[in-house]
Amino acid sequence: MPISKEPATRTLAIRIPRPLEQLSKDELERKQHIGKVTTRTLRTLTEKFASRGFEWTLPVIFAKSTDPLWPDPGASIETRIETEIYGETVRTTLSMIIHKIVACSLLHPKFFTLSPNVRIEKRERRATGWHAYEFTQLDFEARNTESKDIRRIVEDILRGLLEDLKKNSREELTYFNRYKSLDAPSSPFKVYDREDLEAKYGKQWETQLPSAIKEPTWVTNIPREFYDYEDFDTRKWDNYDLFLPRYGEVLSGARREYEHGKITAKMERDGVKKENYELLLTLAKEGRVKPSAGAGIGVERLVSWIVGAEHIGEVQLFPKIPGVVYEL
Ligand code: ASN
Repeated sequence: MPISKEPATRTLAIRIPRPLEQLSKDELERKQHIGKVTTRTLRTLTEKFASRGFEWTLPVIFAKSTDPLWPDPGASIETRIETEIYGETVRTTLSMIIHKIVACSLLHPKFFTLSPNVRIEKRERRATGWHAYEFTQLDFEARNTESKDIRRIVEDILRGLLEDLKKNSREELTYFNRYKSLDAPSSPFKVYDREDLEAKYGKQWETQLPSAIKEPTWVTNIPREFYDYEDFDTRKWDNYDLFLPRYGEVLSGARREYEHGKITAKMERDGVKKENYELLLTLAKEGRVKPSAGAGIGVERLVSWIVGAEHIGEVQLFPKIPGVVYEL
């Protein structure tokens, strides 16, 4: 998932979710229903990836190398968390992209993980309803796979999830008034090129798009971090985001760069510190980084959309709202 996209539908009057101990009986009941939808969603998603031959791996929290989240058109990070352990500087996971590329090249041709990401978003973002300073990605990667195949996998899995929820979570969806409105979109989903959206909506296309679409919709060719594939001749990026109607971006992914020369050229161009990516660069130089593609689904964003939440913090057991730090 890229850093941040502001859904057009959110207003400044949005209610900031309160912590568990302050919730009324009704609010706790609502949270229990959200818990049931989350369980069903995770159960179905993980089952679907595993049954397609993706290994299920566990996440990491600390590493010397993590996603630079730079450059990204939606970047809004207040602080990057770095700390010292055993005399070494490590960072908390911004996304597991570097680990994904390495693991997919050296070990698992297909795998996924449920990965906690810590992104200390600017505090103004508390009111977008779409940002949390801790969240979970269902992050997956597949070797020798093209973008269109990844998009098809996501479409199949999302359709399957919605069908499953309609069948097995009818009571919850009815409670949230979502049973009728949550329809499995027809596949293939629409695909827009970011340049066309910019021509239509201007630079703010990301805030306009969610209210203009009725079904989950892909956007491709978004300039961002070095690890997404960029064609140096056409200047087109082979990457993709999935946007949800009314809400915003719920997934981002790409075909990856694997050639040492291109990765270093992009790092130099973008001012990304090469010394933070020594292992990746060494493996790339040795030809040990393999072509792959993948994506990460923002789990809380997906659940927010399913239940029709106003603020993403509502679907977190312990809300992690930008600028608001509760005890738990
Ligand atoms: N998970 C994303 C991907 O696979 C990267 C990110 O979250 N920044 O491309």
